[in-house]
Amino acid sequence: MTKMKVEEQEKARTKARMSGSLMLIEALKEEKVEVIFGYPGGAVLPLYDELYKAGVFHVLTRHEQGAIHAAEGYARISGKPGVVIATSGPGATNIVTGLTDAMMDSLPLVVFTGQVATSVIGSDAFQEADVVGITMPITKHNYQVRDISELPRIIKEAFHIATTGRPGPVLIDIPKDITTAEGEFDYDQDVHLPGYQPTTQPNHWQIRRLVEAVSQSKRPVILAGAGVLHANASNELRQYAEQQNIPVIHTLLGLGGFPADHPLFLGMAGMHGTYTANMALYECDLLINIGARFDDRVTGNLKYFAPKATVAHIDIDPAEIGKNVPTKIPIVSDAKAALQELIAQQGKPADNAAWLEQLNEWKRRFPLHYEPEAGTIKPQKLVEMIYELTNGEAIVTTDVGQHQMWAAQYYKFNRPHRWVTSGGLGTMGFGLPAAIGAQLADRSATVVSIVGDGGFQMTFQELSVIQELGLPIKIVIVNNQALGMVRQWQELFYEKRYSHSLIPNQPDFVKLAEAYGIPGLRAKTEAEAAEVLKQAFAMDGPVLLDFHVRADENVYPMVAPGKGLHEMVGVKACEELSR
Ligand SMILES: Cc1ncc(C[n+]2csc(CCOP(=O)(O)OP(=O)(O)O)c2C)c(N)n1
Ligand SMILES: [Mg+2]
Repeated sequence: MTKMKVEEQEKARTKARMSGSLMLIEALKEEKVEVIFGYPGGAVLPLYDELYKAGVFHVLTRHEQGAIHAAEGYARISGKPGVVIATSGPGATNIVTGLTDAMMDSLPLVVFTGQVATSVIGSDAFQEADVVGITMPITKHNYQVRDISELPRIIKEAFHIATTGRPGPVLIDIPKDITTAEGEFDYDQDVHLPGYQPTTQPNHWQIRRLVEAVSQSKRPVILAGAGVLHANASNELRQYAEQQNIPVIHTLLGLGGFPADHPLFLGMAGMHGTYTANMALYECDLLINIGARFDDRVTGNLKYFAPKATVAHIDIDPAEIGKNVPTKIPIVSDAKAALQELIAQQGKPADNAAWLEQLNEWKRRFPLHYEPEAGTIKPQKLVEMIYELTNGEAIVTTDVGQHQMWAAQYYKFNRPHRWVTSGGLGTMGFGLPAAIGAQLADRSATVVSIVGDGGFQMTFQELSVIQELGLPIKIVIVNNQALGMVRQWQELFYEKRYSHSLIPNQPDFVKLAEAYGIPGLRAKTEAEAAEVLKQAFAMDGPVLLDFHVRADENVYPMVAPGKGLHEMVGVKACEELSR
């Protein structure tokens, strides 16, 4: 067939008359969607019928929350939008947490919810919920389709909005009668959104101001967030930091954007950041924020945040600049474009030899530390062992709590797009379903899901999906028989009144895994842990590992609530350590 003919046929296909359900399938093909995460129900029955006929790859999670976290994991690793389908009413309300999570962490999702028929909207019909109203503040944008003729345009816009500018979740609510109505499928149209034109290229004069500020500074530092990862700008970040000899700090979500083993890397900042990173933020005279939003878990008390610094902030979302921290040099831009421009400027580097010497001294004297204890399992040691066995190459997903912080501190990410965690919302139950999406985004990767004994019990039904698809995910339960992070705060700030945070009667997780057809192993000492980890990584399929760790361990350093970053507790100098 000639090229012309192929193009004509393609055009004919994209102009054909068809049902709303089929339009959705065709649009997903146009968008090259590889996998849909979803759960059926009455309002989406016509859509599921077409999915069945079209043979689309759809993952039936066991709860809609699992579907949306899996889509987030997929988006985080692939850089492509995660696609979710849920039915009306309870199906839609079950994805509210995931939408908020994706909104807070800027993950591109396109989410379809079923809705009752247009004729009964507003009548409290069976399984009716005002999904557009509910999700308005937790989506980047949302739609309700009221006429079949709008559907192709809306889907096209949704993919565009989710993936451009600052990424985020977009929801399309589709009444059941729209899925069966017929219309023309015209997908060959330009997106025209006068009110949505993200700025992606930096202003030249602001770049010049930053170059000038660097050349005059003595103590510059870069704080790099997930914006670097969304822009695929890790190489540029490294080039720029090396060209200007500026040390780099990461936020929790930015980890992997800059290699952890690089001499210019100072570690993670914030509530459980390293001594050096937090002190660098306190002492710096120039702070260059690239793609981070000055979250309160990063800044601590704003009164003491970077008090001596001129602040420059590169962000694709202008609303973030100056929101929390007064900013002298605002640069609205994609991180990659801004870094490329900065590199091209070849500005005069800062005169910062004394600063680098000071930082290296802090790094040497105040490393992350814990007291080793072989008769039990130290959670920090557990993460170190996983790091070594996977050569630092694994995709790591987590829940939220102490285990999450230890994973962030002790798994040294040298590569981008390996770290999948719930940052802004702090969603327990995120880790296991996110691992499913991550593994589907990168089939050949080793995926380790490090979860809490508490958080695991919020979404463990997704073990079924892991078993069904044979995904070789290594599930690591850091079992401290507690809601550990809550326990830690109660120990430190509530005089050890452990109100509803201790769970000594956790279920037998090994038996639970076996009930799902997944092998389970348990360890209670460091030697046993080393043994079961070795076994697990030698196995081809999924495996669940239940590690009974030291239950009273705390995450340090810690910046207590209301304190400045320089007021960390739990820091020890290396000469005080027993090893
Ligand atoms: C859905 C949800 N509910 C409650 C919390 C509050 N919270 C934060 S950490 C934490 C404890 C988590 O316990 P576990 O999963 O066992 O992890 P650990 O801290 O013990 O490592 C809780 C309850 C949360 N983050 N998310
Ligand atoms: Mg726990």
